[in-house]
Amino acid sequence: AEEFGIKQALKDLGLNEVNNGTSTGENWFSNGEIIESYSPVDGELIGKVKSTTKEDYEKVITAAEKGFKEWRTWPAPQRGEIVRQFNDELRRLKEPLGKLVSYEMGKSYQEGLGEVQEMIDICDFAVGLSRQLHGLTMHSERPGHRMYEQYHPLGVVGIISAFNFPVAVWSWNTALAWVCGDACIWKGSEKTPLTSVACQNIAARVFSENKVPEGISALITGDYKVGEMMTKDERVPLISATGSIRMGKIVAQAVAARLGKSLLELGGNNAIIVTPDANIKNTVIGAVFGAVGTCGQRCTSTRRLIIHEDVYDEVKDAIVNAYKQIRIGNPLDENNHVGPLIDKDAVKNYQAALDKVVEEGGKILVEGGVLEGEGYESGCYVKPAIAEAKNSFEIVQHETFAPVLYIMKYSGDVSNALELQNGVRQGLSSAIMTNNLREAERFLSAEGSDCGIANVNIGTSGAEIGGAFGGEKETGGGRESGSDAWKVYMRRQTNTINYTTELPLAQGIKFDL
Ligand code: UN1
Repeated sequence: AEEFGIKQALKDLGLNEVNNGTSTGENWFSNGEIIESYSPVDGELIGKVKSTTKEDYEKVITAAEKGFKEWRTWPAPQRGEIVRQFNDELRRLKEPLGKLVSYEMGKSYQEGLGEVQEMIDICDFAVGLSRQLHGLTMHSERPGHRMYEQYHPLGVVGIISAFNFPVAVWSWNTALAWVCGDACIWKGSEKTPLTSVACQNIAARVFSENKVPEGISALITGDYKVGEMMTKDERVPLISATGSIRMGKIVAQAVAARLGKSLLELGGNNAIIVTPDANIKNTVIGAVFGAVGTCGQRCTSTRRLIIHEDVYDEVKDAIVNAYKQIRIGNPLDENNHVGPLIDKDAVKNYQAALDKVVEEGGKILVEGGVLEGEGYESGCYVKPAIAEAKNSFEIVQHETFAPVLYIMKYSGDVSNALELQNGVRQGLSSAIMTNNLREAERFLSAEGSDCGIANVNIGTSGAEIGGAFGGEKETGGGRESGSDAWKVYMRRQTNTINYTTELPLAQGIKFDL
């Protein structure tokens, strides 16, 4: 780790050997168990973080509720100015934060930097948005009446994020929620607790310098039990949760039981359709980056390739060949494409998927396996694998968070490919590689892809922040990040104003006293 400057990065980010994992801002405290964070890169202990107890949580929610009452009165552009300053700090600390993301989570340094870049981009977006929280005006059916709608701050927003994007997903939510006037309580993944503390350090510093009320950015740390404190808490009107479908179902039910709002961004089972006149070179780059990038641990990772029979062998051979060029190793070393999986449990899931696909009748085209020996001591490095499989296989229907790519053939019209692509329970991201206008438009039509993201001539992963991010079906239906995703962080109010001396009723109802 040392040759890559990890110690310095930890120092730049204000991290200690033992860190508090609970904060309401400047105020740091935790009385829970210690979580040790080991790097999947080299298996070394990076640092420790104290988790949040029920009593700690009470302090956090109390501060958040109180802070919100003041924060909601700040003009939105002034809130935007705070996000602008926070973003200046992100720009300054991009390298150490990107490095810590890479070291604690295991994605390549390039991707770690990319993740911080997503934070920077969403903050820029949020600053502009702080002057554009627009509502509509409507024409009243009654004379002398005016009708319009406005968006008000919602309250305390609970953010639950996953290990795979340990910083970006928080920022997609929090940057928008802050300009919308909300207080945010963040539970990051217990697998990446140090990156969470690093982010909260930055927010806490900028916020206190600007006299932002305590509690507007708060951090809680721990496993699902800590998350549950928020999901069951009626003081938290919105829960935004990113993670597995299993987790999402539990969160959705807990929040629904108290009629709260939830924004869910759950698993994907993303496919690329490769048509007869696809550009093969671009298809290979898009598919391989999609399948092995972040070691297959993006919710947008490419899981399935649906290839037309006319180009099946050509594309298959090109992809199999490309896999031979993939360098697996320390993700901080920029010569490597692929780092480790997050932990040994993830390695087990990966192995189980490979066993299962063979058991169900699949054919391995690129052999997987766990890497051993020098540089692979953490036990988390695996070989990206490819299997020929049927869409109907149970394992193919299931999202395995690992670099396992399933390829399958279609014949005839693109509608046959669409049937396969839509024939899964998840609906996050999708792509088609084609130069044929009819196929592309068909794919984008109402009869086309059923996913929240549908791309033409690019892969399934690597979405920009400007669009709404999320998906349908078991992906959960939520939308984060760009477009009008901000609306979920506010409450909409419809206002009708009568400026006459009469009181006419809507729908022409007569009611004389
Ligand atoms: C995720 O995996 O949870 O589109 C988010 C992408 C990234 C975000 C992925 N911008 O691949």
